[in-house]
Amino acid sequence: MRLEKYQIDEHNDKLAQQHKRKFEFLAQDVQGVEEIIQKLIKFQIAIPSWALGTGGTRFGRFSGGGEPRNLEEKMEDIGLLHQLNQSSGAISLHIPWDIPENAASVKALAAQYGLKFDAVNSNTFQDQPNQQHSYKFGSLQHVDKAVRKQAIEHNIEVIRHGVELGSDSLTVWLADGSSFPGQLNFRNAFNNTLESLQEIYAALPDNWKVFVEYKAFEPNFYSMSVGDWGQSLLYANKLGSKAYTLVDLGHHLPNANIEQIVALLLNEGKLGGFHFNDSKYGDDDLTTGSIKPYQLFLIFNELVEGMDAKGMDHATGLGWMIDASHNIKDPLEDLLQSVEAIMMAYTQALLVDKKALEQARLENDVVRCQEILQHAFRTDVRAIVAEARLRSNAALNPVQLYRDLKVRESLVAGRGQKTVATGL
Ligand code: LRH
Ligand code: MN
Ligand code: MN
Repeated sequence: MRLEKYQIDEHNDKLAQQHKRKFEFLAQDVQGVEEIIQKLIKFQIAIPSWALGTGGTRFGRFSGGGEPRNLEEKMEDIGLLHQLNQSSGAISLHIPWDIPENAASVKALAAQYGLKFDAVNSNTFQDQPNQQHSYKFGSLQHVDKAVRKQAIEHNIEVIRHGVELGSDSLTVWLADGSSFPGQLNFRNAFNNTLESLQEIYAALPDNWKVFVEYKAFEPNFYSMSVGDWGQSLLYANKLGSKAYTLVDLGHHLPNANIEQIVALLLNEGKLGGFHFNDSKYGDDDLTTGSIKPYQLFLIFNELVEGMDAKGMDHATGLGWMIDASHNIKDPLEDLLQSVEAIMMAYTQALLVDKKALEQARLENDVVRCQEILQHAFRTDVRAIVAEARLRSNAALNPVQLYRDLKVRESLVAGRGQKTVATGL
């Protein structure tokens, strides 16, 4: 399914007057609003192929119907999102959940939808049918070299798929770890993991990056072999200049100061990218910005400040990905909400008066520091984000248009009620 240009235009025409009033009112008070809009237009967030179906739970999966049945349909769904917001111009594949058998035709289809291939993800946390060795006791860390070798080869295979599709990064997330004290020799697990990562690293093309994603717990609950940003950074530093740390917002122990982690990784030149989501308890994979929007803003505040200090391009300097999946929402509506929340946090961060903040810090004026940050955070920037969409021929209100056009109903009609997309 594709939207027709007139459908977006009609929707925008209906909302035009109201939008104009809100935007002009806001623009009066925002310095450099044009520059902000240009930055928003450039900023693209990759959609994970595994977020297009209902999932994210070990318990029941309640499909809303019309889920994509293959990679082509997943691209179709992301193509729809991109038409609605023009900010979702990339797809992140998870292999073997996605198997791009005919790379040339997959690439051609992606181009039709205006999609690029973001990081490719390997999967050594599940056993696949016909796999020789099991990952029950880990993959890259495994005590048995044959298991490690199998996991290394899988990662190299994923790189090969990525190269064919025009991706330029690999994300490695490991479930490796232990669930009981005594189960693992921590040092051996670390050294095995490092050695395995080094073999994968050696297979990276020159222009590629590898992102080492950390996670504090789950599925292992006593130790994780890439359990936090410190361990990830150790691996990344030992691997070399193409290796970076990836921050998934749901992968920390409760109350971790993620914005500080982000600031320091950026300072070290070792921040690779993000998996955006939100959480109340653990790796909840909830809609980005749905629980802690202030935290998301504070993270973007560090990103904008740190990237500007290093002269990095906001849109291309890091990998921007969503990693969320849903059990009760329509996954496409959910993704529209996540993208919107990210764009809002980015806009608010661009509004922060950095000079005044630095001055207030020098004067130890703590109250003023808070005022400056919260002034930006409490600004309702939705009309600026909507204006950026309008100028890119996207919808002023993507969720509303999605509903008005009964997109889900059409997908159900075309694909059936009982379809299940691959993923968690
Ligand atoms: C692990 C994780 C990792 C996986 C994805 C499916 O919790 O965040 O990024 O690849 O979920
Ligand atoms: Mn993740
Ligand atoms: Mn996760």
